[in-house]
Amino acid sequence: MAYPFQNIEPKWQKYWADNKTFRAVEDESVPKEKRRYILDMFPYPSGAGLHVGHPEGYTATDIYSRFLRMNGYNVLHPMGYDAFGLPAENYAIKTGTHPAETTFKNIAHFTEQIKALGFSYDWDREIKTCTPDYYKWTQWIFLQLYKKGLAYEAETPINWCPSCMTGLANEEVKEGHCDRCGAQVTHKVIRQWILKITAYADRLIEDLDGLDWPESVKAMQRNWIGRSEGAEVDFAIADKDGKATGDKLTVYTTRCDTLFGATYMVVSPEHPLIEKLTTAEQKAAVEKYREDAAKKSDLERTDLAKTKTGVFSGSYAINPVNGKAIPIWVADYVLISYGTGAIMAVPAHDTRDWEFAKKFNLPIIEVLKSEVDVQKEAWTADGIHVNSEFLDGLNKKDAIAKMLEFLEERKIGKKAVNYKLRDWVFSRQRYWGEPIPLVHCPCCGTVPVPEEQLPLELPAVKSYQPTGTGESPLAGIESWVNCKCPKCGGDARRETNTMPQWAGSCWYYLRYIDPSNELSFCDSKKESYWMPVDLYVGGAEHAVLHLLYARFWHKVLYDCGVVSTKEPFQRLINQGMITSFAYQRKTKSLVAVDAVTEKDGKFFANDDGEELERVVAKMSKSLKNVVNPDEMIKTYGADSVRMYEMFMGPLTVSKPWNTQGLIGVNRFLDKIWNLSERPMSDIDITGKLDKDLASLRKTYAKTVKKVTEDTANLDFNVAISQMMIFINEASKFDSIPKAMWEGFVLLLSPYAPHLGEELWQKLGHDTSLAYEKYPVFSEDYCKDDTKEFPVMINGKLRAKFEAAADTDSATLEAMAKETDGFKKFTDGKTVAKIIVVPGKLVNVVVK
Ligand code: ANZ
Ligand code: ZN
Repeated sequence: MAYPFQNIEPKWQKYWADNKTFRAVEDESVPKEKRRYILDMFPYPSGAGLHVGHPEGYTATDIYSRFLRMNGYNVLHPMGYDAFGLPAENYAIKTGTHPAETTFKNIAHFTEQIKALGFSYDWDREIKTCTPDYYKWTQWIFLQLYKKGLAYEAETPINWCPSCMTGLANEEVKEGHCDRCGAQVTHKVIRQWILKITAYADRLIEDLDGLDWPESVKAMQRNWIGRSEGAEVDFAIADKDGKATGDKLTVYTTRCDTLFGATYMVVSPEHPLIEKLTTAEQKAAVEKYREDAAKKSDLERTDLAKTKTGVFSGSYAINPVNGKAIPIWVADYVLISYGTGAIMAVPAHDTRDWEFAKKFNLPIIEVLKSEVDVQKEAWTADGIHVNSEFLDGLNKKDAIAKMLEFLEERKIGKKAVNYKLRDWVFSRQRYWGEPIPLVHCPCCGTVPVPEEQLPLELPAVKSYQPTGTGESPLAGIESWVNCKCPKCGGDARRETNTMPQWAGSCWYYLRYIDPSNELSFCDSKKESYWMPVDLYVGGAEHAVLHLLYARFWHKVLYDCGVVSTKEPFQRLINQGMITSFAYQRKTKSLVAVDAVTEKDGKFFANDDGEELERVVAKMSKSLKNVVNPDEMIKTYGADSVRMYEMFMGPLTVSKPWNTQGLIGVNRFLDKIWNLSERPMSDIDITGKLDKDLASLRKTYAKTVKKVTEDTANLDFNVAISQMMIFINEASKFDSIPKAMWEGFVLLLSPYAPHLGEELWQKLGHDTSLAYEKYPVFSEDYCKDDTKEFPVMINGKLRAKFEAAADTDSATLEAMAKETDGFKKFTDGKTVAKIIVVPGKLVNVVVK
C-alpha cells in the first residue's frame, strides 16, 4: 500500500506553523555549548523558482537541526531572501512592472515551495533584504564603514555597454559582451564609491586558520587576496644619451636578488610617467600602442599564451647595482593595477620577460646557476647566484636579504607587500538596490545622512531605464535627488548610486538573530547568545566573493565593537552540484532528453535511431533535463524528495539526478508505513528475547549507533542505508516490539519529518516529536551473540571460555587449549584426542 503523503504532509506543515514548533528562543538556562546556529545560504528569488539544488543543502541543515534539537540543543535555523538584484530590474525595464512587485511575487512562490518541503525554519525570523526595515541597517553599516574611512570616492573604470548606454555589473558581461544586446563591452571611467577591503587583507588571510572550512575554499580565498612579499626599487631615469633626468621609476619585484640580470624595464601603457618617458621620435608609436591596449581586457593582456607586444619609449633607466643604462619599454603584459605598474625585466629567469626579450632582441643575462641555456629558454627554478658580484654563491633567501640591505643603505629600495585583492567597487548605476545614504553639499562636501533619518527609502520611479550618463535611474527623480544638507541646511543633492547585490547578504545572518529590532541592527546580548554561525551550508560558487565580503563587513563590525566574534561562519560546507543525465552521440554532441527512447536499458535517438551513451550533464533548458522539484514533491511527496536527495551520495560531491532512485526511496517509505500498520508488541527489548528477535535487536542497536554517528557527521546517505537494513529485517516479523519501533521512528524523523510525526502520533503520542529525546540503546546489543563453551577433560568439566556462538571448530580447539584448566590438567600428560562439538563444547581425552 502506498502511504498517504498527500494528506500527511500538509497536515504536519500546518501543525508546525500553527504551533510555531521551531521558534527559537534565547533561553539563558541553555549553556553556550548547547546552542547551535545552523545557516543556509538564502536564495535569490528568481522567476524560475526553486531548483532541485536548493533542497539539497536545505535538507542537510534541516536534518542536522532537527537532530540537534532532539539531542537537547537550542537551535537557531532561519530562512530569508536575497531580494535586491538585476533580474527584477531588467524585467522592470522590459515590462514597466515595479521590481518590488516581481520580487514579492517570486518570494511568495519560493516560500510556498520551501514550506512544501517541511523544513524546520523559525519563520518568524524571515527577512527580505529589499524591505526598508532591513536595508535601513545595510545603510547604517555602510555609514559605519564611511565613518571609519573605509568608504571613499574615486574615478575608476566600469564595464560599459556603448549600445545600451549603461554601466554593467560583472555578472552581466559574458565573455566580453553585453548579456542584453551582445555589443562588445568597453570600460568607462566613472565616479564610484569604493570600500577599502584591502585594509583587511592580512586579517582576512590570517583568520582563515581558525576556521573549519574546506581547505579548497581557504586556498581560493588566499589566492584571491594574493599576498606577495617583495621590494620596491627605484631606478634613476636617463635620457637617450644616458644622462640622469632627475626622475625615478619605481618597480615592484619579488626577486630583487636578480637585479644584476635586469636588462630592460617595462611600464604599463597607463603608467603616469609615460608622457615624460616618451621621446619625440617614439611619440607616435607609443600613442598608437596605448590606444590598442585600452581595448583589451586584463585577461587578454596577461594571457601567458599570447605573443608579447610592446614599444620602446626612447628613454633609459640606470640599473642601481652596476650603473648600466637599460631601455624602458611600454608593454601591456604589465598591469597598472598591480604593484607600481612598472617592472624590472629579468629575461633569463622570468618566462614573460624571456619571450619579450627574444621578440625584441634584448640581452639575456644568467644570474642564477641554470640547468638550461638561458639563451634558449628561461630558467625559472632556484639556483645559486652567478654574475651578481656581491651575491655570487648565495641562495635565494640570503641573496634577497643582502640585496635589500644594499638598497636600503642607499635609500633606493625597501621591503614592500602587494595584494592581488583590489578595493571593492561598491556602487552601481542601478535602481533596484539600497540607496547609498550620502548627500553631496556644495559647501560641506560629502555628508552622511544622519542615522535617525534611515532608512533612506528607494523612491518609486517611472522609468527603470538607465540614464545613459552612467548614473542610476534615481538621478532622474529631481524631487528625491534635491535635498537639504544635513550639516548646513543648504541645498544639496543625494548620492544616486545604489549598493551592489552583495551588500544585503554581507550581514543577513546577524539580522536573523533579531529581525524586528528597530533600535539596532541586532541586540548585542542576542548576538553573543547565538554567534558565530556553527554551520553554514551552500553552493561552492560563493567560495570567494560572498564569503570574503561578509567576512570583511563582519570584521569591521567587530572593530566597531558591535559583534562579539572575529569571524562570522565557524564551519562551512559546500554541497555538491546536482547534475542530470543527457544522451551523447558518437560525435560527442548531446541529444535532449525528450528526443531519446529507452529500450532494454539502451538509449536511442528518435530521429535516426543511433544508439546513444547516457552521460552526466549540467541541468539546462536546451537539454530539457531540468528537474522540477514541484512535480517531484507532488508525485512522490516531500519526504521522498528530501530523503532521496540525501541518499544520492555524500553531501559534498556532485551527483546526477535519477528519478528511479527517488521512486526507490518512495517505496522504502511505503514499506515503513506498511510496517507501522502491523500490531506492535509490548516486549521488553532489554530482556531475554527469542533467537529471531534477539537478532533484530542486534540490528536495531547497530542502527541506533550508526544513524546517530552518521547524522552527527552529516553522512546522511550512510545513515539512510542503515535504516533500510533495519526495515528489511523488521519486515520479516508479523509484530515488532513497540519500544524498538518508537526508537526507529525518532531516528527517521529528521530525514522524513512528516512521516515521522504521523507514525509518532499512530504510536499514541499527542504532541510533536520535534523535541523528543533522541533514542539511545546500549551498544552491548551490537555485539555478536556469544556463548560459554565448557572444556571437558576425560569427561570432567575443567574449564570454560566465551566465544561467538558460530565459532568454527579449529578456533574453538585453539581457544580451549589456551584455558588455564586445559593447561593444568594436561600438564605432563599426552593429549590423545580432541573432539569439538561446534556450538556446544570441547571434549579432550588424555592419557
Ligand atoms: C623581477 C623578477 C625576476 C620577477 C624574476 C619575477 C621573477 P607576484 O608574485 O604575483 O607578486 N610584476 C610586478 N608588477 C607587475 C605588474 N604590474 N604587471 C605584471 N607583472 C608585474 O609577482 C611579482 C612579480 O611580477 C615581480 O617580480 C615582477 O617581476 C612582476 F626572476 O621582478 B619580478
Ligand atoms: Zn552642506
